[in-house]
Amino acid sequence: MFCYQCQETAGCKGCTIAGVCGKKPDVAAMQDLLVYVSKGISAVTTALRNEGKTVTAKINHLITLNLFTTITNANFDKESIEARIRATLDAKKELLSKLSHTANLPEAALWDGSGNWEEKAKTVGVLSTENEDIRSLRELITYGLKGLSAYSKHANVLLQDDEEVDAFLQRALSATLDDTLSVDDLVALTLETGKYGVSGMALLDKANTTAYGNPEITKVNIGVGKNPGILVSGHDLRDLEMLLEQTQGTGVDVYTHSEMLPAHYYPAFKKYANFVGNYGNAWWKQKEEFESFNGPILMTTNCIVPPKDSYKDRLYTTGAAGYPGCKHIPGEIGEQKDFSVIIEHAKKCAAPTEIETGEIIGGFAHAQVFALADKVVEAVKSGAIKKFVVMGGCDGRAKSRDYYTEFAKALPKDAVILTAGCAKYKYNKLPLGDIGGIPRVLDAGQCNDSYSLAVIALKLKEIFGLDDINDLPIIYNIAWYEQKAVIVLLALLYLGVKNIHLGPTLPAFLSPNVANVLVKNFGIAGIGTVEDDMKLFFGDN
Ligand code: FS2
Ligand code: SF4
Repeated sequence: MFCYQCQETAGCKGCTIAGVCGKKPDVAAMQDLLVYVSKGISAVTTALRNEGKTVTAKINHLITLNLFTTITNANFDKESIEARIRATLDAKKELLSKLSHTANLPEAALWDGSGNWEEKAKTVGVLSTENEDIRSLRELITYGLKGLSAYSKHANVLLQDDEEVDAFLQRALSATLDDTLSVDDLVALTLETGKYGVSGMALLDKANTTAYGNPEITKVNIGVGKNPGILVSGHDLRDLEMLLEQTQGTGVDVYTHSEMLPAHYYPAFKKYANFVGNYGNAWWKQKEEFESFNGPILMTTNCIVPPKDSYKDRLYTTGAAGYPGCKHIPGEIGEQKDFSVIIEHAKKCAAPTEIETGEIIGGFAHAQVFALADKVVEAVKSGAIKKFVVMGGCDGRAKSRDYYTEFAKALPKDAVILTAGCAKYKYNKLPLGDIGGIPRVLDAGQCNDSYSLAVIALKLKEIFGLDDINDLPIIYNIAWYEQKAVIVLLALLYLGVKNIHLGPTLPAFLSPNVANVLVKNFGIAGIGTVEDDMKLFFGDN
């Protein structure tokens, strides 16, 4: 196997024996093959569109779910990945019959699934592209598209689609098979991926706020109640909504974990009295926290850590998520999922063990921040707020990520952190206080709500009458882990944001030349020590 798509890749180079995430070589091989057939069907859909023919939303959804399935920590279940390969090959066969001619299609578009899949997988993985710069750009684009797929899927389950985003996603995916494209072509396609990243996040923002209202300032309980509970993790708000509806009157409470925390900020979820609070921290703490939760856990997306036997029977998956031996709750877009088995399971479990008490505050997505705009602008004008520090992104296991806790602690008291994604758990429980009533950690929501941070930056640019987004007093110090962070990064680059610091390490999939392009054109940099970075960002004062 060879995989280097996430920040925790072995030795900052690539996982070759088994994934640091727990992915085994046989699963890695089927994920490679799933990406390959997704590229193949995308070449066919792109050719169909070029002939003026339509591609159904069902096919768009098949492709996005395929890519989502291969995101880090989403799906470890070989059988379900193989089933997706088969379904894709079947759909592709039908689409091929609608094309006027197939002469210019790449091999991936024509492969019919014959032969040994393990052997086939060996020939189509990351290393099948020999030139390291082309490989680097192809993978950078593919990982961005994986992130975009996840965001599209979340919008799709709320019955919002953007055919332009899907058409681009498939065109870009098929372009990664095109040997005639140069490094410059692929750099341009990388930026275009960022453009559609913005569209995808805007679509999801519209889907979430239309369905559930605009996030608002909310205090979220981090303690526990006395009833048995179900813990919901991942990012899918529609799944959470269905579970909340089905748990009414059952005596079972619902808690969020990790990236599901921001669900509490939406007005629509506040009506559920059994939606008690958030339990625990970021995804990588789940081994301890799922144990002590005592009740069943529903993983709606990544990030799954291979479960311990002690709670494996309490772990359920749905959507793109999967783990062998854990029950998967089925349900297509627009269908009602049946969570009764989880609810019945919860009734037999003890209430969660309390691991902390108190509250955390969040809900600072764009509408809420705009409502506070006068206060924020006044604080900037008076000098009470001197800098905003965007610290969004992902959390992870690496000890080096303690940097972000220490960085947050060391910030000057007139700096405000803007965050989104699970990176927040590195500092959202620190007593960082507020500036004239504005908390020093403003949490917009999930990683996709980084879109909100960009919208807020653009609004501030307008209010202050600036020509360039980079003239704002905003520092970008982003933590990344998986591929959704890649699309967020590309979206920020597309919006013209420069000098983003990315850590705790730069992606292994950036070849030295591609990294140079990003450094030269966008001022991308890594992180240093907290002390050095404080000097870099704030000078000696
Ligand atoms: Fe955190 Fe994991 Fe949100 Fe990432 S919970 S690293 O999926 O997308 O962020
Ligand atoms: Fe390794 Fe990350 Fe790939 Fe898992 S997803 S195999 S940890 S690079």
